[in-house]
Amino acid sequence: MPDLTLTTYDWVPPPPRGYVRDLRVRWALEEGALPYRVASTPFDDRGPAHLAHQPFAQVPWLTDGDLSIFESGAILLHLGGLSAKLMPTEPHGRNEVTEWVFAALNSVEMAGLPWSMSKFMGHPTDTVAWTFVDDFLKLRLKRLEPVLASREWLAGSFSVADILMADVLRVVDGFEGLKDSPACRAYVARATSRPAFAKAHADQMAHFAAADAARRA
Ligand SMILES: N[C@@H](CCC(=O)N[C@@H](CS)C(=O)NCC(=O)O)C(=O)O
Repeated sequence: MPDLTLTTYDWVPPPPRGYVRDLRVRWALEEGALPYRVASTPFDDRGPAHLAHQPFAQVPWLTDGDLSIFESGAILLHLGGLSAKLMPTEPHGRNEVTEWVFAALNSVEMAGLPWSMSKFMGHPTDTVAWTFVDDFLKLRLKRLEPVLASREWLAGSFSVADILMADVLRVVDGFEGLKDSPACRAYVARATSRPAFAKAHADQMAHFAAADAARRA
């Protein structure tokens, strides 16, 4: 029986709420119907106890008994091993999910994150640097678009790969980055209309709202 505790920050400022990466883990835990607890680590004071679990002083991390796992992709692969609702048990299916997990993080998020950060920071768009970042993302979306137009989910049935890909793409979508990629946009809408996403999102928002209340008290 797994003994799962997800750790996230005790508080974050409003802009990233709804996008903090513990949401990916919450979403997977809800999809897999896996029982779990949520713990907090200080946002303002990231000391040795935090670094012992996450060497970049980030969140999330997950413990399963005496096992501690950081990196959202590694966490979701671990959860995939605990529930066939998150990853098939047969080798071909597992392999396909694993490929798409890495593709979401290492091919799409790698392009989407600098693009979204630049948008968020309001960086000028008449620069060589912006053109590079924008072209890089567009190239990835151009290749992903026909894939997502041809199937409902990345690897057969819904899996942890979809949680990661949809979570990566919805950040881009939030800055109108999918306006020329209708299949990618429809995929994000399809994935985020799942009840487990709604629960994960609401729980993260409630977690940080409770932290606001505690800070005011
Ligand atoms: N590659 C890591 C990235 C983790 C990450 O960027 N976490 C953010 C929250 S979504 C964070 O802790 N940011 C604070 C910081 O980097 O100082 C993962 O996927 O788990």
